[in-house]
Amino acid sequence: MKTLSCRLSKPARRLYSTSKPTPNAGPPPPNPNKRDLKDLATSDLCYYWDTKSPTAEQLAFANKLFTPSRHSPLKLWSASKFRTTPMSSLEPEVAFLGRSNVGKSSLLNAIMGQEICWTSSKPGRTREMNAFGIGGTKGGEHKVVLLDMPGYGKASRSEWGSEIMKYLKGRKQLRRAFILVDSEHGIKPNDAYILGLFRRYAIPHQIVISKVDKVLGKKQKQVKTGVSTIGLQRLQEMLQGLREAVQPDIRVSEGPGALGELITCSADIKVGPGRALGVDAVRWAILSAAGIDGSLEGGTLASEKMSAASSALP
Ligand SMILES: Nc1nc2c(ncn2[C@@H]2O[C@H](COP(=O)(O)OP(=O)(O)OP(=O)(O)O)[C@@H](O)[C@H]2O)c(=O)[nH]1
Ligand SMILES: [Mg+2]
Repeated sequence: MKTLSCRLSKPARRLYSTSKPTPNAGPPPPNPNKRDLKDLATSDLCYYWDTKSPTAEQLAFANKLFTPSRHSPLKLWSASKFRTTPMSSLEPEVAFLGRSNVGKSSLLNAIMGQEICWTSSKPGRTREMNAFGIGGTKGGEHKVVLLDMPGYGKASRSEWGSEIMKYLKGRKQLRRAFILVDSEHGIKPNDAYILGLFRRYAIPHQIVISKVDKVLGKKQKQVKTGVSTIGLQRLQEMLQGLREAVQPDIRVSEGPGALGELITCSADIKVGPGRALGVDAVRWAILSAAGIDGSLEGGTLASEKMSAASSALP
């Protein structure tokens, strides 16, 4: 008997296919070992032992104050010698220091929300002290001045030490020096030397760990999509291991150690519009150093008032 053969067209074959239909897969299930960047808390990225982790209101207050406007940030001055720095300004200042290429200028751009400092993949890009005013209004003075310093170490200027130490020791407005340490390299001998000078001259200082993406994941591209719990654990272990170097035993140290908090950040990893990883905690640390902490205004924290006002908006 002749069998009837019938060739089905492609769409029909698909329609009558006897193979099991694939269930509607939908989005892949969330990886329980990976955390979204926007869900990371300050305490995941930082280590506070002498101070308290900032609250959400305090971070919002700091982010608001650093939001760029017509009068902020503003480049105020550049100087290569301490004696040429303007002496008349009274605003509180904070300075950013560290080895060449550690990411000082990139971090300052992230803090100020504007590409105002020159950056480069080659060490030695910043050649002068550059000052920027934050929180200024028309005709009004700035609330705080940030200083981007030339790096020390590779490709730095030979006179780095003497000129910058003159500034650090003699500048009355200086509230705190932030020393950046690359997460991948840790504290190098020249960092340890500088930290020793800060203690000897009792210059208030704090360590900030830069380029934290290098510890959180193998590739920056991966970190941009989230952070593994192993990466976060590795970071916390690293921070706890640094505590001794940050605050050496008072019996062997010549003077007061750094502030008991370690902040980590990555200027290259964006967590939202105008926000890079960990930068809100650095902004808050700057304001705390400058004494702008949303202090009591008629019994209410200015930062709380601001957040109450913003939540009341439609
Ligand atoms: N992976 C990584 N690279 C970064 C990060 N921030 C900055 N960099 C890179 O580090 C290099 C140096 O950055 P700069 O900001 O110019 O460093 P600097 O400390 O100001 O350097 P000097 O002015 O030479 O002392 C650049 O290639 C940046 O792109 C970061 O968060 N992660
Ligand atoms: Mg620089």
